[in-house]
Amino acid sequence: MIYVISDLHGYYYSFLKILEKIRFVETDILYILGDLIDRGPNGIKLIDYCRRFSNMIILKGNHENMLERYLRDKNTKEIWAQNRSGGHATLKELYALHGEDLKYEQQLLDWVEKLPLYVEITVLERTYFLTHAGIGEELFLNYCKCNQYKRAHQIDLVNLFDWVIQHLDSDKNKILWDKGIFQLKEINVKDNLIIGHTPTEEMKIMRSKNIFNIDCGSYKKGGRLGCLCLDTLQEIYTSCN
Ligand SMILES: [Mn+2]
Repeated sequence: MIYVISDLHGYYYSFLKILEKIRFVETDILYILGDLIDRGPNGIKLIDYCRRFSNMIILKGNHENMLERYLRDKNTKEIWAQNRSGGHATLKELYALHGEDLKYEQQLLDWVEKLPLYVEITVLERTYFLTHAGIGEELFLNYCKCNQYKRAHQIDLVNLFDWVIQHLDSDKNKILWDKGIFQLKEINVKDNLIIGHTPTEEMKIMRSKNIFNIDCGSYKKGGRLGCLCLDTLQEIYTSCN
């Protein structure tokens, strides 16, 4: 079976419960759409755990991008730890678990740098485009303009993301931050799209036409992890607090 989950935010034990509930085995594949760390208590533990599985495919989230920037230049520590992102929980845990182990930090940086920003998969002849967040409206409108698309044009997401990455002047990780166009009701995507990053108000997996938001607000009051099985479209939940 193929599964997707997102925005684990350090909720290691709730994640283990999900694996238990779905009876996750070697022949299954689990896509994790980023933000394993920050806000919750056990993000580094989650990364260390998930990295051991060759059948867990991890995409980069904006929180991994912050960790990456910190590991590359520790002077960014203040920004990461002080903004509302909850990075201090991860920093504390990093040093509690691994001390000043520079070799571990280098391995972690190598790993996080290589995380994909998006992936397209096919399950039972249905195509799904998976990414953490979205694309800003301005970039999207530029894409439409360059290709002479009307706003209602049916968007090929691989094409769109390839174009955006090529046209982002400096940092391709920008796409991890934008709530972006997928919040717009009128957007018309060709295949199925699955995103996280913005907690759904109902704290359950939400679907609007062929767009799924699977961020169930793990770190919020009453928040949960929501896992979607792409073979059956069954939803599996565990609570986080
Ligand atoms: Mn995010």
